[in-house]
Amino acid sequence: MPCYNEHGTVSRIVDAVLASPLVGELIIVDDGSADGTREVLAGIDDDRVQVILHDRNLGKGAALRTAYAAASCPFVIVQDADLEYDPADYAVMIGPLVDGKADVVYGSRFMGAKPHRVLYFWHYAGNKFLTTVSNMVTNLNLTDMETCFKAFRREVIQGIEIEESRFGVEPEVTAKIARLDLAIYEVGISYDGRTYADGKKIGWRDGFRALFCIVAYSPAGEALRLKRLLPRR
Ligand SMILES: Nc1nc2c(ncn2[C@@H]2O[C@H](COP(=O)(O)OP(=O)(O)OP(=O)(O)O)[C@@H](O)[C@H]2O)c(=O)[nH]1
Ligand SMILES: [Mg+2]
Repeated sequence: MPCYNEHGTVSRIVDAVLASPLVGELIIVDDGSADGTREVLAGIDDDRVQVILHDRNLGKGAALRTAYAAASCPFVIVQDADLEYDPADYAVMIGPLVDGKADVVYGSRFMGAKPHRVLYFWHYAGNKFLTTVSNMVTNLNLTDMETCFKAFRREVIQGIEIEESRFGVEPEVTAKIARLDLAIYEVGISYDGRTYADGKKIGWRDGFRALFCIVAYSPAGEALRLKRLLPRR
């Protein structure tokens, strides 16, 4: 669980995660929060929880890099610290991994019969655009590349070097798994999107960087070392 300034939601989402019988461990990486989140984390009393603190804010990708390295259970899933993604969906996410069919499962906000909160059209269009460009480069047919709900066999994600420290991690990981000989599945999940008033932080700059990352982490982009052109953040 990457976590940055989520004081309003972190306690509820941690409770919901720990209520799932499928959770063997919960690794929370606090990414330099300064809004009281750390105090909430310090109060958690559960043997399954490991809290790791970043001294300063480094970004979601950096938080995931830290968390993946610490994981020890056979299957790993990313759970954001807001309430947009529901731990009740873990069973459907983990199903293809447990069945031995999948190495990676993406939870799609654009598939299935589960409830999806209706929110910003331009976010939806941006997501669809980024997913489409990513698919053109990777030749995968995903419906939701940017989803937070990505589940992996632990060896798969620990075998990938995460270079993007912020939201560019989503296209980076997608590009890197696409190059490996893996079985990738998608399942429909529910989505309770939050508004900017509720604390949503992603913005249009993240979208531009995601677009660049799709190209930079493609085989051609890697060969041309396009990453050099990315401003470091
Ligand atoms: N925005 C942001 N989030 C971070 C950072 N480090 C860790 N996170 C966590 O990463 C997760 C995703 O960030 P959000 O701000 O929820 O991003 P979002 O716009 O909701 O994106 P989606 O949930 O993928 O739609 C949350 O759990 C954050 O707390 C950071 O530096 N910035
Ligand atoms: Mg979110």
